[in-house]
Amino acid sequence: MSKPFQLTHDVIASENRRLEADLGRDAEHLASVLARRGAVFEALVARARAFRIAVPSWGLATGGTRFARFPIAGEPRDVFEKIDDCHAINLLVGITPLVSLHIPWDKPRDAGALKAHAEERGLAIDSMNSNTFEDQEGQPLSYKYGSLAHPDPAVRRQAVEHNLECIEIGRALGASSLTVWIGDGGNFAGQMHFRDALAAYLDSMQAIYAGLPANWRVLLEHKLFEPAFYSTVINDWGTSYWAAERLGPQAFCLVDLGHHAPNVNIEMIVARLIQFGKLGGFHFNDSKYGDDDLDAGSTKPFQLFLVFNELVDAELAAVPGFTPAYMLDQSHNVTDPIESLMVSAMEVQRAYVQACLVDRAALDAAQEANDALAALAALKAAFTTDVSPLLAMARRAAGGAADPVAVYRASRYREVIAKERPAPPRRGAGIV
Ligand code: AOS
Ligand code: ZN
Ligand code: ZN
Repeated sequence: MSKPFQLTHDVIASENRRLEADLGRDAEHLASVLARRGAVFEALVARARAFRIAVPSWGLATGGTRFARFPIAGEPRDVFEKIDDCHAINLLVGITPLVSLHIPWDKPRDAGALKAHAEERGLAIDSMNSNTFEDQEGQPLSYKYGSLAHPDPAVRRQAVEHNLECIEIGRALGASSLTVWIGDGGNFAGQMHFRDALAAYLDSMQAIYAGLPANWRVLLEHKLFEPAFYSTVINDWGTSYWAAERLGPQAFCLVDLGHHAPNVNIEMIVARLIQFGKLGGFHFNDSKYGDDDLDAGSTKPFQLFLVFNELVDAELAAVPGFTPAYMLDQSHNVTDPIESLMVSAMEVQRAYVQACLVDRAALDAAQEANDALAALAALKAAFTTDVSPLLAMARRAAGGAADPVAVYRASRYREVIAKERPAPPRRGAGIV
């Protein structure tokens, strides 16, 4: 097991002092710009500080391209070391005290010890993710042709049992939601009976739902495509909504930003799910050609902002039952995963704060008057505001770093930790 991360709030504070004067000036300027618009800088800092997003345990090791995975030194070798890396991230950015786990990748031998390990580092376990898209060693039946929607009831049963086990592990860890994404689908036209597969999925999900503790949620994750797939079973939000509706009040839809067709209006999907009371959460990432391939906010920051515009609108309207869970879900192929996860968490937080800046009265008036240009201008005024000093002040106030990547690099965390964590033997391909 690795030693505890050497960075302390004191080390961060001394790094922060170097930036203090410049940050103070920038924050003052931003506060006066915001004041002219009727926004209170301190109130926005408070909202930024209250923002929370979960880190995916599986994002802490490098992912792969379609051809290979090129691991870096010091990658975590087990779930305890993943928690240590999450601790480093949260110390620096202050908004990620939650870790989302994937079973069996993170299956603990001793759940109590894992829970204590997380809690000692100020972290809690967020959603439990099941895995029926890979075959595990010793697993009796294969998921080659599907899992929860497989034509064979024995395979479906095995996949249901796995999900029930995820709930049990999650209970012991203090989690309160299960995220279900399946890789079920067809590779050829005619291979899959579309209606039968969906009926089988619902039947399996009903068995999982029956095992859900009363205070838990199940989040259904849809996905349009996989490489070499002709169809997927839970292909879009409508199918996901249909299933969540039939399952009952503890079932919700999860929107992964990378799981849609190009040009799909994701913020509108978000608005629909809010309106129907079924928005359960997000997997944030950015996407160019494939899924989970790029860091959140790295290519389509305006889309991310538009999604948050809907979320903040719902928050301000106090839409009943509106409590979506925010998680990152990314594959880091060429960057240090810790750096990517920190930057991504901050980019999602940035979109949230920018959305808080939207002049809702001006937007309403423009919509009422069918003034398209003024409506867009209201959004753009918020989106183009550089809230970086505000985010830095929020982090600093929480004991985090004004510039997390700079502090992380200065700490040589990766280098130090690499000495305790020899490079992993597996050099497989694959995008996680
Ligand atoms: C897969 O495309 C999904 O985004 C899932 O959330 C999946 O469980 C996760 O990405 C780990 O592979
Ligand atoms: Zn996802
Ligand atoms: Zn995905």
